[in-house]
Amino acid sequence: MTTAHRTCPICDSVCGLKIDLDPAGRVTKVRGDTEDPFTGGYICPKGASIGRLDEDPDRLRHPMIREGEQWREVSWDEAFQAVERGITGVIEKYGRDAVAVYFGNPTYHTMAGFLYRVPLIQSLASKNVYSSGTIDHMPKHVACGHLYGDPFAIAVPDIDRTDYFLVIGANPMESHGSLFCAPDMPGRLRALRKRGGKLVVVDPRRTRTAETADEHFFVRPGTDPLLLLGIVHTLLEEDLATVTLDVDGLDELRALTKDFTPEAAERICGVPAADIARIARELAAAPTAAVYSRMGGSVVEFGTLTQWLVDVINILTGNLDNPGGTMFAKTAALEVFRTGQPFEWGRWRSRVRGFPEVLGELPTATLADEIETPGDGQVRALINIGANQVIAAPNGPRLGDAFDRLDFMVCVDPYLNETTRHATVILPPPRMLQAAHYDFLMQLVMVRNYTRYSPAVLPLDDDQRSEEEILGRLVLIAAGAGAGADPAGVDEMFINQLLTGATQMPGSPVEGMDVEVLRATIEGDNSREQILDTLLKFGQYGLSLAKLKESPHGIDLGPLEPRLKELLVTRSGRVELTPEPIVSDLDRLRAKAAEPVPDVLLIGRRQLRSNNSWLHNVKSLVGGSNTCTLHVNPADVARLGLGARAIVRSAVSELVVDVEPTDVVMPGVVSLPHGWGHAGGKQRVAAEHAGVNANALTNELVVDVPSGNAVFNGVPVTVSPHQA
Ligand SMILES: Nc1nc2c(c(=O)[nH]1)N[C@H]1C(S)=C(S)[C@@H](COP(=O)(O)OP(=O)(O)OC[C@H]3O[C@@H](n4cnc5c(=O)[nH]c(N)nc54)[C@H](O)[C@@H]3O)O[C@H]1N2
Ligand SMILES: Nc1nc2c(c(=O)[nH]1)N[C@H]1C(S)=C(S)[C@@H](COP(=O)(O)OP(=O)(O)OC[C@H]3O[C@@H](n4cnc5c(=O)[nH]c(N)nc54)[C@H](O)[C@@H]3O)O[C@H]1N2
Ligand code: SF4
Ligand SMILES: [Mo]
Repeated sequence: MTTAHRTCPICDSVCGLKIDLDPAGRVTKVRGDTEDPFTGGYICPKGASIGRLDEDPDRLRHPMIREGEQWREVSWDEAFQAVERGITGVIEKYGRDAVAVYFGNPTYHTMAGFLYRVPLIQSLASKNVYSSGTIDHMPKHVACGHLYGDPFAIAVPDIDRTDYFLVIGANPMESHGSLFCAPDMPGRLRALRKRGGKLVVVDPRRTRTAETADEHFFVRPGTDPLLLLGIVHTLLEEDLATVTLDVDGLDELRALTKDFTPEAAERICGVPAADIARIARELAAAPTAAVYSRMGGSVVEFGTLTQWLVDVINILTGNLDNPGGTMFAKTAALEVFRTGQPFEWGRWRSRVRGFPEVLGELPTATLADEIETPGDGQVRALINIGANQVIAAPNGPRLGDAFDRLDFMVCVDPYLNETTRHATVILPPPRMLQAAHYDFLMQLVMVRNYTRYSPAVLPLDDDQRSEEEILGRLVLIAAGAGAGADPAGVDEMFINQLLTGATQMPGSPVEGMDVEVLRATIEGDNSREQILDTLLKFGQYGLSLAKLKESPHGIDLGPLEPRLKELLVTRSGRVELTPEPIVSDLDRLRAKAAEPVPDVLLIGRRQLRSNNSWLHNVKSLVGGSNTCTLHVNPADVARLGLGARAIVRSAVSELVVDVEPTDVVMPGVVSLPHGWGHAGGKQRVAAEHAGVNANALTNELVVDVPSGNAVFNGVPVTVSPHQA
C-alpha cells in the first residue's frame, strides 16, 4: 500500500488530500491532509469520492470517432489526424473565424487548461473564443476591470479577520466558496461568529449559509442592485463613508444614487427599508466588514451592476484592500495574465448579436447564433475543452442542435455525455490522479497566500496521453503544423518567451542575462514542470519547483496584505468609482424596476454532492438530498394547486418536474438545480438518476448587458399542476 498527497481539483477549495492506494493503484481510502498548512485536513464528500470518480468504468480510455450514430475506439494517431483534417479543412474553406474554441469549468482547475489556453487562442487566431466565464463570473471581471483597470484584481473577503460579513447571493457552506478560496468554509464561518463577528445573508432561499447566519433576508431574485444602491445611498446621505483609497467619481456617485433610496428598494426587492439602512450603518460602524456576492449576484440580469456595487460598498466603508475587509491575494507563480495596461473591451463584436468582446471572449449566450446564422465568419467547427454546454448553457438544448450542424467538433473530455455525443472526435484526458496539479488561478482568490504542487499520483499507461500533450497537439494543429508535430516545441516557446521577457524587464534580477544560460538553470522532469519552475522563479516570492517538491503539503505564504497600489492600472491612476459603461446600465435597471413582477421566478440550487454536471455517475454522490426536484414554497403549492409533479414553462420551453414543497424557498420563487437532465450519453449511473435539464428553461436571449453574461437566476416562469 502507498499513500499519496495531492490537491483535490474539483472545486475552488483546493483541499489537500491524503490518498491510500493498493499495489494495483486502486484508491482504498481518502482523508484530508492534516499537514496542509492552508486546508488543514478539511475534505467534503466529493473529495472523499475521488477514487470512485477517477475509477469510474464509464470514463473513456481511448479516443473515439463518431460515424453516424456509431462510436469507434481509435488510436491517438488516427484521432489527431481526424482532428487535423476537420480543423484545417474548415480553416482553408471558410477562414479562421469559422473555428470556435470553448473552455469549460474544469479548464480553470487543470494545469493543462491554464498553460495551453493562451497558446491555443493565439494559434487559432479566431474571434470565436468562448468559455464558462460568461455563464459564471464575467460580471466580476468587467466590474473590476473598470474600477481598477485590472479585470483580474478581484478582492476576496478576508474571512478570518473580518467583523462583519454580508453575503449576497452565494452559498459558501455548500459551494465551498467561489472566487473565494477558503478551505473549511463551515469552520471559518463558525469561527467568525464565535469571535463575535456578524454574518448576514441575502438570498431567496434559506440556505445552509443562511442557517449559519445571524440574520437572513429573503430577496426577490434579480433585484439586489436596488438593495445595494439603497446601502450606498444611506452611506452617502448620512455621511457614513470613510474612503481610504484615492478615488475618482465620489460626487457623481452621490448624484447617481440620490433617488435610489432604501424605500425605493423595499418596493422591488422585498427587504424592509429600515433593514437596508441599518445594514448600511452596521457596515460603516463595524471595525472591519466585507461584502461578497457570487452566482446570485452574477448570473442575473444586472450582474455587472451588482458586482460593481459590492466593491463600491467595500470601498466606501474603507474596507477594500484593508485587513478584515476584502483583499487581493498574491500568487506564487508569475501573474502572466495581468497585462499592466488599462482594461480594454469591445475591441471586436460578435457577428450576429453585436456583443462586445470581453477578455478576448464572446458570450456563451450567442454561440448558437454564431453556429446557426449563415454568412461570412459563421462558426463551422468547434474545439470544446471540458465543457458540457447542453446542460450548462442557457437554452442548452438549442446548442445541442446547433452542434449537430457543425462540419466538425472535437471534445477533450473524459465522458461521452449530453454534449460530447455531438462531437466527431472525443479525446479523453487521463484520470485526475494521473495528472499533476498546480492551482494557477485559485491562488488569485485565496484568503491566505499559499502554494502547493502535487506531482501525478499514478503514471500514464502507454496508450494514454496527458491533457497537456492533447492540448499541445491541438495548438500545433490550429497553427497548421500538423498532427505529427512535437508538442514539446510549444512548451519550449513559452519558456523562451518568459525568460526573454524576464531578461528584458528593467530592474529584474536577471536583466541583461543570456537567455540560453538562464534556460540551463530551469528544472523539472518534463516541460510542464519546467514552465512551472520558470513561473515560480520569476514569481513574487522567488520560489522554485524544487522548493515546492520539498514541501508536498504546501507552503504558507502569510496573510493577505494590501496590494491595490501595485495592481491599479486605470487611466486616471485612481480607483474609478463611476465608470460610464457600468453606470449607464442604471437606466436599464430603472426601466426593469418599473415593469410588473412575474408570477413566479426560477432560481438555481447547488448541491453539496454535485459539481455542475459531471459528478452524477458515482453512486455515493447521487440520491437522497442530491436529486433533481423543484423546491416550491408550501403557500405556492396551495395557491397553484400543485401535486407531486408540475409543469414549469418559460419563454423558451417547458419541463415536467418533481415538486418538493419546502419553506426554505420564499413564496413566488421556485428552485431547480442545474447539472441534471442526463440523456444520450454513456454514463450508466447518471442515466438512472437523470433528472431534468434546468437550462432547457433558461433564456439565452436575456443577458447582463455590460458583460454578455448569461442569466440563470430570476427567470420568469409559470408553474401549473401536471396530471399524469
Ligand atoms: N457542491 C457544489 N459546489 C460547487 C459547485 C457545485 O455544483 N456543487 N459548483 C462550483 C462552481 S462552478 C461555482 S461557480 C460555485 C458557485 O458558488 P456559489 O455562488 O456560492 O453557489 P450557488 O449555490 O450558485 O449560490 C448562489 C446563491 O444565490 C442565491 N440566489 C439566486 N438568485 C439570487 C438573487 O437574485 N439574489 C440573491 N441575493 N441570491 C440569489 C441562490 O439561492 C444560492 O443560494 O460553486 C462551486 N462549488
Ligand atoms: N442553470 C444554471 N446553469 C449553470 C449554472 C447555474 O448556477 N445554473 N452554473 C454555471 C457555472 S458557474 C458553470 S462554471 C458552468 C459549468 O459549465 P461547464 O464547464 O460546461 O459544465 P461542467 O458540468 O462543469 O462540465 C465539465 C465537463 O468537463 C468534463 N471534465 C471533467 N474533468 C475533466 C478534465 O480533467 N479535463 C477535461 N478536459 N474535461 C473534464 C466533464 O466530463 C464535463 O463534460 O455551468 C453553468 N451553468
Ligand atoms: S471542498 Fe470537496 S470538492 Fe472542493 S476541493 Fe475540498 S474536497 Fe474537493
Ligand atoms: Mo462556476
